[in-house]
Amino acid sequence: VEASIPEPQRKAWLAHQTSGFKDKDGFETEVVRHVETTLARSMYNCDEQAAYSACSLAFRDRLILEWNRTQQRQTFADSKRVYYLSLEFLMGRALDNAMLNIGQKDVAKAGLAELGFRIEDVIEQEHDAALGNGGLGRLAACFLDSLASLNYSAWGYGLRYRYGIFKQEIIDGYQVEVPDYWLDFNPWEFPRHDVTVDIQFYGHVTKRTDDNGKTIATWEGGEIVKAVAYDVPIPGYATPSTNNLRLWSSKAASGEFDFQKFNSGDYENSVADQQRAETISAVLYPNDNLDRGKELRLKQQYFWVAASLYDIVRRFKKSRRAWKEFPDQVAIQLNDTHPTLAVVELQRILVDLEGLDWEEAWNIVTNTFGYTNHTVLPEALEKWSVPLFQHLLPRHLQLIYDINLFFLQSVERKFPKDREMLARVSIIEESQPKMVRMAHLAIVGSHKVNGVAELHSDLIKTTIFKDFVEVFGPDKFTNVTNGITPRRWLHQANPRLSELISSKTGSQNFLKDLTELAKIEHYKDDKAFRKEWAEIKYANKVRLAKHIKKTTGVDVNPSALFDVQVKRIHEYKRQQMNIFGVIHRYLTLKSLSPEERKKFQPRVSIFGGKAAPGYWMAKQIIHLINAVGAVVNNDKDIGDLLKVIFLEDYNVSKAEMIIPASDLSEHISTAGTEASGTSNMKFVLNGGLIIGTCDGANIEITREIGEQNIFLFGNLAEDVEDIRHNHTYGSYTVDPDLVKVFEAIEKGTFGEPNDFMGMISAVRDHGDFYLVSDDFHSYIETQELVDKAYRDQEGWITKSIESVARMGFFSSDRCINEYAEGIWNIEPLAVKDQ
Ligand code: H2P
Ligand code: PLP
Repeated sequence: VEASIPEPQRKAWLAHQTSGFKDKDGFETEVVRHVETTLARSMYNCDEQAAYSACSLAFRDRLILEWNRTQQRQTFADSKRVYYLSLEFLMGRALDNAMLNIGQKDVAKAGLAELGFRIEDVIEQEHDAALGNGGLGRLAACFLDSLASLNYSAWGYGLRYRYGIFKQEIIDGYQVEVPDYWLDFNPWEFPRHDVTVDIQFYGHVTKRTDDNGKTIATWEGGEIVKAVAYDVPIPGYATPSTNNLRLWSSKAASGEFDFQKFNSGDYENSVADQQRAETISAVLYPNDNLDRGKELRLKQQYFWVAASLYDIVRRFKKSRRAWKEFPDQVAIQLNDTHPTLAVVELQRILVDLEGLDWEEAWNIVTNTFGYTNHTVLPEALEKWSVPLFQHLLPRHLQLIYDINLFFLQSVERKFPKDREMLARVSIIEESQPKMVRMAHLAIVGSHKVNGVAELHSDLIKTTIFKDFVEVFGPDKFTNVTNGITPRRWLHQANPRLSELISSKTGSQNFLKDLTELAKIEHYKDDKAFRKEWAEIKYANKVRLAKHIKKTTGVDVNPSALFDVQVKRIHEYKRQQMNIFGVIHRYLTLKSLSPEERKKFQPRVSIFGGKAAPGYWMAKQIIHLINAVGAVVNNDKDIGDLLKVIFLEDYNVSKAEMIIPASDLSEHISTAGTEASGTSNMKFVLNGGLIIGTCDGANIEITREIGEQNIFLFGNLAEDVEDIRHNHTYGSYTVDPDLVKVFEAIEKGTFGEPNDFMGMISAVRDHGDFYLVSDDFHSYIETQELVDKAYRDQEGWITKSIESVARMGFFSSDRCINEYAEGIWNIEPLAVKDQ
């Protein structure tokens, strides 16, 4: 790298490489410098917000030097890069993570203390970067951490939404959505006004034949929007590698408003173009596991994909290699079907712009892409109407038809005369209007398709993608079980537990190789170790209890069993079953004498999660939880025996506080519906036990930690279809305990019963699609087993320690290494410590 710096600049460059702080005093100097110059404030009026900003800038300066070096190292190595395309990156806060990954949190803590600040308060000032809905976006964020920590040459590509996922307020028990404007001051992004791409929409296609008789298609007219790059540095843990997340922001191509219109008094329209262009990256769609088919969403997808591919292709071209080497240099992973247009866009670049033959281009395309599926829910599978495509992206629609034609011809050769097979696998659905099936396009355009946990990967092969297994053979389909980064989800979220573990494993190396956790199992009978283990959990619960008091006004006893379900609110995740179970518990307690009640295990049922704004049933569930809380928490008969809490605005930074404080967490989806789940892994890694169904990664967690350490219940995925069939055609009765719960609601115990009738009739009158009634008895019984197990505190601690010790498999490092080997064919880049 050094040798590549021109002579006149080298001396200054070398001096600069050693700048930045090295110790506490250096750190303080940097903070003061940023307060006084960058922020233009004085130390006399430096509040916590200013301290946060200056501290972040001091760390950012360090990161950016490493970021530059990393990019240069990767360019010089000229080896294969992986590009992770995700419409969501649920990053959370950056400062704490940067301090820990760089290994300078202690220095910052001491420095801030000398300047009169508590580091915790400074960290709290940061606004979450919440550019995602839930698990899918958070997975992408964990992957970025692992890619950098493992020294892979990797870039993330996403959209820079001006508004991330909405902030949730609970007012009178109802969810209210408030815009999340998070960009006021964001020291973690670098605008790259020099990196812009023109993106075309609408217009028309003309075709002509060239001298060699080849058809040349040209996409003309329409409108142009500018994509501007914003770069976010991603620090690896205990390595200098600092990767890049590039987020695109939309801007009007002219960049200016229409002065003529302005002068002639047409004020509103004078800025219309600009506003229309900026709308593209304005807001994250707040739906999880649901496809709504809105035009603006398709615009977002193409805008982001086209800008990213332009960037990727430009980088490849600098190497002056032949096109056929593209897949040796570039791997692109499609996070769900959202970026599937990239398949078509690359084909367009190669055929229309670079003049390659169709076959050669298509070989390059399919060897470049991999596709990850995250759900089998039919309502989540993306489809776009053909007329919409025709209007917005006319050339892409033609290419899709061509791709489909060649694909169907190959299918026909393999399955002659099987018309139905052709109709089933076709990329075009012959409906009214016709639809483009994005998952089919993603499968046809990729060399590997993976699910995110074993059961899920099996299910996609036997259900939604069954025909494609016959067409392409089974090898195209594979599994990569999700993982989580132990840096954020153990070391950062639970520093005391991390420290206790390192005192027994002998180093912090378990944060790089999570299988080293196994070593702590030797200490499971060690008295002092167990005592500290329990104390840490208790302290985390005290911290959460304080937060509950502050935000809801309710006192909860930290000695009670903390039972937590935090995740997006969705019928398939079955928060309704949980709250029905809570009501059942309440009714049981009310029916007992005060003496009998005392034998009951006190519990705090904690819920959190956002409902998509248009998802009526999910909002009703939130309302019922709050309504039940209002009654139970004020019932003198009940006292500390049961509390029901809804925590407002669940997000990554709240997750970091809530997860370490749980005794029991709930992962109770209808079997076969939750592809994997990742919070299940986070809870167990923090010493909490799980109550769950045999679904998603719960199954593999059970295999790793042992059946004795998890509370499984409910019907199995393989039986769900038959049970549903029986609901419709056989005899169907609601579970008797659940009937009593419904009666209590209908009597008005929790306020106006009509407010909750949707939830009741879904189970009672509309076929109980999610099997709430079928699983209810087993759920209640298993909760009783939990109470019993919790009363044996020593037994519980043993389960907790054993579980953590056996969680090594669930690191996102393992997961990323599997992608690298099995899908991307890429190796880490050696980094000499500098
Ligand atoms: C989804 C799946 C989860 C999975 C996650 C990451 C879409 O997340 O439903 O089962 O763990 O992707 O693969 P979520 O439900 O939180 O939106
Ligand atoms: N939302 C947030 C804020 C999270 O941090 C996580 C995972 O940790 C999720 C959603 C995903 O949760 P689950 O896997 O339970 O659906």
